[in-house]
Amino acid sequence: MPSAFPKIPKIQYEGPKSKNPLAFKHYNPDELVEGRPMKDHLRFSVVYWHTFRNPLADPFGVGTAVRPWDDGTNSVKNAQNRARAAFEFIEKLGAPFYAFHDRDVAPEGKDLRETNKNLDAVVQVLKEEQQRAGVKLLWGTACLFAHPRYVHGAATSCNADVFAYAAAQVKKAMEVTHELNGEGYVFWGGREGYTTLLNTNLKREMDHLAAFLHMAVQYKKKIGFNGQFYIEPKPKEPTKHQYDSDAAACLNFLREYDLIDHLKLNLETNHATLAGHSMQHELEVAAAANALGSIDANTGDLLLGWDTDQFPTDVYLTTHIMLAILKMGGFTTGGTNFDAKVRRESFEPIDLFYAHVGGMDAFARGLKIAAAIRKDGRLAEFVKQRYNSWNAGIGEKIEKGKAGFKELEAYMLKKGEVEANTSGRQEFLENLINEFI
Ligand code: XUL
Ligand code: CO
Repeated sequence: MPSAFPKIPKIQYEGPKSKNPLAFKHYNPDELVEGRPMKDHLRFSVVYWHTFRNPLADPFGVGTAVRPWDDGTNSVKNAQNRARAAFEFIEKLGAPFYAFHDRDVAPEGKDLRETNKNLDAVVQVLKEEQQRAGVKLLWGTACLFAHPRYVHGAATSCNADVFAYAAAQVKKAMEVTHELNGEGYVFWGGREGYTTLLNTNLKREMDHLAAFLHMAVQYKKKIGFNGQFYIEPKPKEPTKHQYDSDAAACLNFLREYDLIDHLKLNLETNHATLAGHSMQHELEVAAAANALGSIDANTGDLLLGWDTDQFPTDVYLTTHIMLAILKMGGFTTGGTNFDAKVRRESFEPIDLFYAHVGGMDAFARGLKIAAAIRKDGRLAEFVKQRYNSWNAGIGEKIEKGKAGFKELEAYMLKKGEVEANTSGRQEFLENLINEFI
């Protein structure tokens, strides 16, 4: 097969002074930050769906993407060639990981048996290419939302046959993820929610979703797949309300159904903002529950209210994300997965490189800035000092469970009024962050 990107060289680190749009200015894979190479901190991953399967259509117009290596057919041969083009891209970019949905990589057949056969045929190419290029699978997943059979959801469908089909599909997707040595497996509830409550038995659907995940946990053990399971929150789109709406809702669901030990969260920036949260908020909520696993790196648009999945370029955003990731001690199985697509107007193959190079550099800067803020120590020290009243006296008693309402009333009656509060210093702290950006 001829090269898919014949004019693109391997992307190199050239440093901050470089004017080459096809070079990294900040991402220097082997450079140590806090004693660990940047590539191991960031664990960049390219997504198959947006980068190789998205035709760049929108509700008002057809796809614009120019992808010369793709013959536009649904054949297995084309899927195999596309896989080779994908690995040429990932290798030239220097990303250590990729991620896919089963249906991104191989076409649906006339029935489940043929579909599984198609998948096996492409997985063999993925396996060869992983070995050849030294690229690893960050996570696999199943597309349980595109086909018309999933019109009412998959595990939460009103139709039990659909649940069964989804189970069979996830079983196979887990097997191929395992075969490809995937480091994780994601459950994103594409249509696991409702469009109207008038036709919905919410409790029954949530019970079914939990039963489905328990089956997955059992099957994982059965096949000896040691990768990490993740659940990916998103509040809406395509449904009006998705059950896994945000980090807190996911954690509550996992605890309620006794799944909390089996799944961590895969957090996506644009999903956070759709839920009315910042990414920083979602990361803190997940980390507080020791459930922050991986991130889908992208960003939305302030002026558009939907999941635009843009490439992240905002250094404040990447700094806040990397502060949270460094605080929890870094990724283990997770990574920085670019669940992002180029704009419909950016239809040439080279735009895929510009987009990823920019996103990787934005995260590399965020990482270096976050490390500098941590080294400086003033931010962490401020937060520590802010809670000083809890380190001794009445605060310590409360935290240790040694005081109740009665003791606290006696304490306050004696004191009469609280001692002066101190300023939260938001502007001071925002200025402090700016010192590093
Ligand atoms: C959709 C989305 C998915 C998941 C994987 O918004 O983020 O691509 O990441 O199914
Ligand atoms: Co995602």
